[in-house]
Amino acid sequence: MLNLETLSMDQYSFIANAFSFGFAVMASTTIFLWLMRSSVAPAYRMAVTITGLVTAIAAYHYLQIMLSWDHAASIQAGEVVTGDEPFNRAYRYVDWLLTVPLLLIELILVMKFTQQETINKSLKLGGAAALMIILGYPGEVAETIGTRMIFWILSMIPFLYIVYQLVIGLRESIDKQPENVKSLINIASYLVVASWAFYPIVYLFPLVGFTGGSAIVAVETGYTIADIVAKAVFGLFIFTIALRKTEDEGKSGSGTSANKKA
Ligand code: RET
Repeated sequence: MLNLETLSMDQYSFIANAFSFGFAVMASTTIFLWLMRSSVAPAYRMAVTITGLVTAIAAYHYLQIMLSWDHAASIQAGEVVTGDEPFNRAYRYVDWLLTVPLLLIELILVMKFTQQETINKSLKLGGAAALMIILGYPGEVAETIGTRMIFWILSMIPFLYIVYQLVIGLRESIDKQPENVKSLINIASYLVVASWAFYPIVYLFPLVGFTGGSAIVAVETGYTIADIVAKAVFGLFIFTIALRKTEDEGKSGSGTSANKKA
């Protein structure tokens, strides 16, 4: 359905630049997070490490996506000519399969539940996230609009479950967080919902008026922007929460109360 031969030369280059930008953002965010890891309290280092792992996995996949894009088509005498290999859309999905459960675990870790609660919530939300990605893939590579639509609907079921859990299910624990980080954690969970909501919308672009080359531009740059917000911007947010909590616990001395004066 998304045929690379329909791309103009500018559209082909624009997408190549978007992938390259994605790689730069993911790689540099990884370096920043891992270098800054020791500036947060030991309790939050796991969350910061995982955040860097998410952007590292993404950087690797953006590199593969760039290579695949190069092999799938090239510019010859001002025209886009397709190559021997198809553009591999599976790299994105494998990336999501690894990073989406990690992102959810990261959010759960920063909330500091009991060990049992952390495991339970990670399994439930991580499992739903994996199901959502697996159900989306057949539609992404489908030849017909009907198939794309069916898998969109199926994938939306676990997606809506995750949104419900983030907005309602985690509410109680968010309310129990110390005052100075409560609003940050609140924003973090809404940032997850808002940035994730972008993906099913991008998926629908070829069904709602984008055709030929512009459908490919809309989907590929749409996912790239969404990835940057969901992984890099979100990761830096998690890092900020960890830093705030570290400073706060340092002030209160005990590490448990946020409201004690230093
Ligand atoms: C798909 C298929 C269509 C329906 C839905 C989808 C949702 C994808 C999401 C992906 C999130 C990816 C993230 C990556 C960052 O690491 C698979 C496009 C609901 C929500 C956050």
